[in-house]
Amino acid sequence: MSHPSEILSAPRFDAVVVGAGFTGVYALERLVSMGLSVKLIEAGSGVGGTWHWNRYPGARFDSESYSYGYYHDQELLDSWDWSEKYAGAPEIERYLNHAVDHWGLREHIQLDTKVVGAVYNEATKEWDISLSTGEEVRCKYFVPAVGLLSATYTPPFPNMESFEGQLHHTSRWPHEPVDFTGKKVAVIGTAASGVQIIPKIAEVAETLTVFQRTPNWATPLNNHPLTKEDMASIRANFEEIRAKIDKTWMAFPHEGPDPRNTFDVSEEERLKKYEQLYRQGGLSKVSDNFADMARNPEANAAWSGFIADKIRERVKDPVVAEKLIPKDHGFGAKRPPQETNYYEAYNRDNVALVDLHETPIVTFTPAGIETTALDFDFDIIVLATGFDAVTGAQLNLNIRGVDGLELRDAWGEGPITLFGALVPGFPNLFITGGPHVGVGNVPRATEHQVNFIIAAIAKAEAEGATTVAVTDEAARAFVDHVLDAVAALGGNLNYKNNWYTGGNIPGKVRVFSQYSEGVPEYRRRMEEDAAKGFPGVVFA
Ligand code: N01
Repeated sequence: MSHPSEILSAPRFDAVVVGAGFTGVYALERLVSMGLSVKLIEAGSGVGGTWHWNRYPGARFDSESYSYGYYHDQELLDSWDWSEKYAGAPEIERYLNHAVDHWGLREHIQLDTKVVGAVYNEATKEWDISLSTGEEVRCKYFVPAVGLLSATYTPPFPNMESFEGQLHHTSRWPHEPVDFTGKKVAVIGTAASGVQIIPKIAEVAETLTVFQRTPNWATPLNNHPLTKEDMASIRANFEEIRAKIDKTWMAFPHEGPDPRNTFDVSEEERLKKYEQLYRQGGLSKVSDNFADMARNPEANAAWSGFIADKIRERVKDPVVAEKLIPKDHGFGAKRPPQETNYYEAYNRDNVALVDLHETPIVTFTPAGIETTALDFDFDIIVLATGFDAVTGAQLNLNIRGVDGLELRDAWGEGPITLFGALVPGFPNLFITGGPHVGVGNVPRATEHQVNFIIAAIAKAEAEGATTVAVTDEAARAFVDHVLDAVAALGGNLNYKNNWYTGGNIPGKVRVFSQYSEGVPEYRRRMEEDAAKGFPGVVFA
């Protein structure tokens, strides 16, 4: 950080937002609408967040397109037609750019710039922010919106740098197209990203070798194009769709759980329901399932068994099919990937599956990958190995609060927040889209969180308050509630080895860091808190 005199001469804004994804753009629009001076800093070369970075073939929504946008602006709703029920990344990126232009926000956005440090200045009661360009900016309200799933995770495979072919991570996909035609390709990782890219590569590569450590319960996305008539009907029913979104646990426009338990019905009726769910779109297989699917181990095993049989039907080689069926966790213990022709890819002659439990990777080589069984030669290796999720991106900003307290240390045992927004010891820091946000449809949950933040900032502005600071007690009580809520889910949700808990990153503290009582309850609590004048938050 620079000399104090340089800081005071640095450009000053009422608020600085970090990240031009769905949540950051919404926060920017709300703050600008309040009449504040606002700057948004974005590391990428364009607007789009997740959808800017994860531009790999096959990347698309698993939420219904029309549920994932902004719902507070009728003109914007009326001005955009989605072409598919689950749109692909390029279209989503175009939508976000459209929203930015619609609201005239581009002048507030600085691209190709990273925040490399942010320090709370106790003398000025403002945030001093250092940028990768060498610039410094100051602001009263610091609003990181850097995402749950944006800090890339690359496992430390030995000698990775020695590989002489192309190496790409799904979450840092190049802008120029990667041509897999006639190439020998490897994919490491078989969760949501791997499951999307594998069938796309399989179609064109000479060979595709998939390195799988743990299989997932992938189910069909059941995507389809949306016609003009479909969009007209969606538009005519926006209020009904919004009401469904506002009511369901994960904030999707789904029916919500079947009130019956799995074994309340005959086997014939249960299987009929399972078939129907399997043909439904996206994550409605989770949200519209029998009421006890997630909580009751027998119910979970019945549904998981049904999907295992579907995998056996779809994959011709029974040995490969068995390798693709999860054995260590039930459906829903991890976020279930939504696929299109994923299992069929393994029926192609050019696709092979390597089970890393049987033959682990020993090392990367200049020519490819060596496992305990074989040496493989590749032209291209794709890492679909996920993210240092939930807290990774916030911690990478190097945030320091009162008395130099580093966020990394404050969250050493897991994140401590009120509603994922306010952190004790970090006045005027308003995080959005990080830990403790309601699980499910991210923009829907973060819209409520941003609204809570905006209400707090409006109160501070109205009262002429210099600082907004949550008490330790209020934040700890909220964290206790978050942990009690996930414990109460119980059943066979064994959240081990899962990005929700940090379990996918060796050595990371293991703590469930999402809000699991449902987005409606998450919203209700924040609205109640704001209506009561933010008990537990000191406006000074
Ligand atoms: O990442 P992941 P992801 N050696 O962490 C494997 C969202 N998303 O990018 O399970 C070998 O889930 C790892 O294996 P294992 C969505 O919320 C949404 O796929 O740890 N393999 C796993 O197979 C999703 O949940 C969409 O044994 C290693 C994979 O890499 C979240 O992002 C699309 C390894 C990582 O899976 C994350 O998904 C894409 C190692 N050392 C993503 N380390 C939509 O559809 C890790 N792996 C909207």
